[in-house]
Amino acid sequence: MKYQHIFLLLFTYIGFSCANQVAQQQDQAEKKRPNILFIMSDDHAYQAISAYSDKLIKTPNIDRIANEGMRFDNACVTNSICAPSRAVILTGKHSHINGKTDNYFPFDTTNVTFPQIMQEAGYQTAMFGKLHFGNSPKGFDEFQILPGQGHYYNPTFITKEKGKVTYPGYVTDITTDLTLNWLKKERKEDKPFMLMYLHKAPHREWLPAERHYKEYTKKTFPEPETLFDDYKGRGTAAHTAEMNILDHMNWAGDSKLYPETMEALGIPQGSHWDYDAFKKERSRMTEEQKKAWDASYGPINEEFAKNYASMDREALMKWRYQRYMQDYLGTIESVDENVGRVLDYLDESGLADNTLVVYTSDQGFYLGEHGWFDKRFAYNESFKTPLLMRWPNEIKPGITNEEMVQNLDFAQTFLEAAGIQAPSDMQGESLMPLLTDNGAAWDRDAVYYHYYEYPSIHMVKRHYAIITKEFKLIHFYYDVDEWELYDRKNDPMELNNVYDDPKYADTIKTLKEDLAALRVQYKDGSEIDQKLLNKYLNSKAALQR
Ligand code: SGN
Ligand code: CA
Repeated sequence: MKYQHIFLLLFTYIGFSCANQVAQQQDQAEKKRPNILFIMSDDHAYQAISAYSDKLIKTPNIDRIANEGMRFDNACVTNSICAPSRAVILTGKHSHINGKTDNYFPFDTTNVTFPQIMQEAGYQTAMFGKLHFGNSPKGFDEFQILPGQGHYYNPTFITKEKGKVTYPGYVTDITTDLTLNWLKKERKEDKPFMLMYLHKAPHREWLPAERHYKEYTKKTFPEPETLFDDYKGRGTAAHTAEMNILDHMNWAGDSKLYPETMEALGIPQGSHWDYDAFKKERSRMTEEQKKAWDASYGPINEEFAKNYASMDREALMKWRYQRYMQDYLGTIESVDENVGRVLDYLDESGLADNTLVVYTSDQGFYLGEHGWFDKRFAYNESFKTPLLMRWPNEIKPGITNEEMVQNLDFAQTFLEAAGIQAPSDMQGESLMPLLTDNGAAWDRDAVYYHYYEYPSIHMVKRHYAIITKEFKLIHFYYDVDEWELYDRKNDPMELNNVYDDPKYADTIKTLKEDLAALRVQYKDGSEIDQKLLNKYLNSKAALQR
């Protein structure tokens, strides 16, 4: 008798939920499936988007996405480095599950990615720009991608059908031309599209287009408060990282001193690839491009050579910071212009209304905070990433959201937006409830972070972390065993590791339990994975670059 009741209840429940599902599917079918335009730049710090802060640059076109949609103020990545972040985005799985833990080894293409699923479900798919996987993407009807990091001037692209093609011009303009050309000529009227428009800029070595370096090399930018950080109050990892603007940047490749200027002044190369980094980019320029370049960068070299003898470390740091910002921000000016071109086309073509536009970066970046460039750390500037989304009729214009969302969530978000069931082994959460109802409940109050690429360029030690809105607990491991705790509310610049302060003992205990639970939830088992370790030890590449 008891069992009969239970069965009856169960059948009634199943009946209801099936009816619900059918109703939902019908709803979805009646709504036109949305297009998805995923715009991602490489190393674009949120500090360099005026929707977040206008101290450094105005980005009116990127800001349109925020003004007409939603700005996420607590978006972050799971592993702050290029190819691993892209693998997380495409698979909806943490690095240790999708296997792409570092930049060096190719992406495992047996992973199922959300574009493959969307393509199978009838979406037309395309990708243009930087992927950085060491192989071609699956699930795309069309792609033209940069080999590896790609080049700024006269870049070569790997195409789906025609092998390698080199285009004259500037990479950000060309990536946009390819994208617009596809939208105008290849897009099928009878299918929704999922288009990935992926900029190389503002990645190192930060080469702006001529029209922008002319202007930006004359600008002066405000310095961050922590430009002269001495890393006191933090552990070994911050002291040993090699990403200080004064001590670890390349003088030719990054600061754009000519090798001849350096030789005349007796300045040694910043790294063994310093001259090569400079020559590699310069060798791609036409004679005309070189002449234009020299007209702007020549006088900078002359001025520097005149003053060098009288410059102390502080003056050199200040000079290098300005040089860095002039070039980095110069490349962003062209990203902004080009994003504007694409948004304008969506408007003109009538596509804007039914297109979910996303603007993000593969991670954050240091713009002189803590004296650094680059990323990798679970500290704020690299852990957080810009995230803006516009979707007329679904997302209210001009709203902001503070929930802790991650690049891990994109795959499930796009699948749900398209009315497609996400595979159950994806590890993120769909952002759809937040997009369509900004006050919706979001039950994630802690995120998990794990960075692996060490020993390697910039020498940021391996670490994993749990991050809540209040605290950040980090464990650096592998060749150290150090914990750091930051009180995010009281120390937003993360200058004081309070791990040893007895006041935080209870907090640490709770966070460690929560961290252990997250590691189980995400199936991240081992601190020192022997296979991974051997991979590094056997890899010259890892140590050379
Ligand atoms: C290159 C850069 C590094 C950068 C990595 C990874 N050096 O090696 O500064 O951290 O790429 O960047 S460079 O002198 O060759 O430019 S990532 O965006 O691909 O992860
Ligand atoms: Ca990157």
